[in-house]
Amino acid sequence: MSMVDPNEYKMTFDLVDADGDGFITAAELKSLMQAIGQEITDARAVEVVVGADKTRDGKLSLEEFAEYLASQPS
Ligand SMILES: [Ca+2]
Repeated sequence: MSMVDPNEYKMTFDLVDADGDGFITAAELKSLMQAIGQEITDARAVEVVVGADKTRDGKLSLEEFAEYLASQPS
């Protein structure tokens, strides 16, 4: 069991999930990084998604996104 509460990350998740389909893709992640002035490459965006994607469907659910953010050093 993880200690992460996905609801804590829901607002951020909705912000990144630009098309509102409930999943975050590498393209959506890249757009967000651009929007906050921390541009990343396509390769890096894919790397982040693949690294956090536990179900291996190529996109991040709220739970996967929450665990990824929680694992980042603040
Ligand atoms: Ca989406």
